[in-house]
Amino acid sequence: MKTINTIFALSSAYGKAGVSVFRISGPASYDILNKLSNGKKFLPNVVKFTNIYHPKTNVLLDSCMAVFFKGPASYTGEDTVELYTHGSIAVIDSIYEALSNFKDARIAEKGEFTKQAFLNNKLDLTQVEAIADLIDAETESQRKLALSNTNGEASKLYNSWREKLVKILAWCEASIDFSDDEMPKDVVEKNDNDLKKLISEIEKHIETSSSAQLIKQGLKVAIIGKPNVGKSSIFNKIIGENKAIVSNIAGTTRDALDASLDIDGFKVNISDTAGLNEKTSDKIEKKGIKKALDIASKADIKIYMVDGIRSIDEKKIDGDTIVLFNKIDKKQNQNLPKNIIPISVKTGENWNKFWNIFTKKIKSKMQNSCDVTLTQQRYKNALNNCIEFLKIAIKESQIDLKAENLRLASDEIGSITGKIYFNELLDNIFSSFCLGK
Ligand SMILES: Nc1nc2c(ncn2[C@@H]2O[C@H](COP(=O)(O)OP(=O)(O)O)[C@@H](O)[C@H]2O)c(=O)[nH]1
Ligand SMILES: [Mg+2]
Repeated sequence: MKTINTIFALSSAYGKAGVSVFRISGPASYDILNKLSNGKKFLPNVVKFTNIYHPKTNVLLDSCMAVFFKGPASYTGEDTVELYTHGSIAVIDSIYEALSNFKDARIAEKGEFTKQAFLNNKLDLTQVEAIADLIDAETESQRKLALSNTNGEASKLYNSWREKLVKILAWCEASIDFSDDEMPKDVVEKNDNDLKKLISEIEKHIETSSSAQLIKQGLKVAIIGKPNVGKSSIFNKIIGENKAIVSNIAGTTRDALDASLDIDGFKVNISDTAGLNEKTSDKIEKKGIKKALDIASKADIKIYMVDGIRSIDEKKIDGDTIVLFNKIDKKQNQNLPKNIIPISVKTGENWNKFWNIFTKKIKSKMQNSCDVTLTQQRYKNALNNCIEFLKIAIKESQIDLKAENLRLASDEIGSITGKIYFNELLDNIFSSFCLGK
């Protein structure tokens, strides 16, 4: 069977919009455009207004702008056509139908345009994954994190490490035929020192991975405290909607409620939890409390709410806890310790003070994270494997075994950028893409 390597897809979202974008990529793309436009000629990189006709019936489908990119000077590295049509469901459907009449073109798989770009060496895998992250980005910090890698920041770093290894490896391989006493001892020593330096550089780099995870997955905030202190009230106020039920009946919030929001450009996942009523004998309430404590233990920041001095449990307060003394609209001036913020969620008194402390804490947790290049768990795994091989290589006195471990170490780094890849890895990466990218 002949493989069809010209692909097409709608690259913008399906639905009503100002403009919809179709992409066609592969050797047949120019001919398809030529046929759709009833024989019009297109110069590379020049956008042209054209009518689009059905290739069989010659019925007018839409008037649109079209551009032809001559490969390799295109996103995919192949000859590529882009059509900017009216953003109408009927137009989109009719163009899909029209394109499906071309025997030498087929509908693209998820991420297949980007896969072509990778296979044509237009992008490496760190850039490919950064593009997927950029498309998924919802906050300013996620955008920044992804963008630096789309521009090749990670590629530069990992390629430089791999080059260092390849140089040492080349020397080892060239020395395999030497006898032990012919080996210049100082070179072996220098190489081993360079490898040790590289290990500590990689170890330092791995430490930054948690920052990237915070940006990508979001910072976890838990609201905890006894029943009825106002936890659900502050949860609703922070997220800006009445998601949690507020009532003066203790034990109203039995299960945890979650919401995600953008605070000053950072993704924050906030949980309202069941009141910590240690005296309860109610089975479901007990379960809720266990869950609340579990959420609190995993949180990056805790908002611990109280409404009475005597009920404060010092054990619940650590460096990541903001303690709020709520309902001050009802109470006389209390002499509170400095680290406890008096507040009224109901009247809004001292809200700004709380908000400033809260957002400062968020920012301090996220600081500098946007410069991080280690954005995927798979890089971390490969780098840890690389370190293991390097450690063996340093210890190894037999030169051929040293070389073998260096090769394995450099292949681990090569797998990050895609210099070394296997199809399963590509399938895994590209299946997370949307259609048309
Ligand atoms: N006077 C006053 N009442 C509040 C304040 N915040 C919450 N409440 C009330 O306290 C009760 C319990 O609130 P809720 O948010 O459900 O507390 P939770 O059990 O900790 O989630 C409700 O009747 C709220 O209206 C406040 O700042 N001042
Ligand atoms: Mg509640």
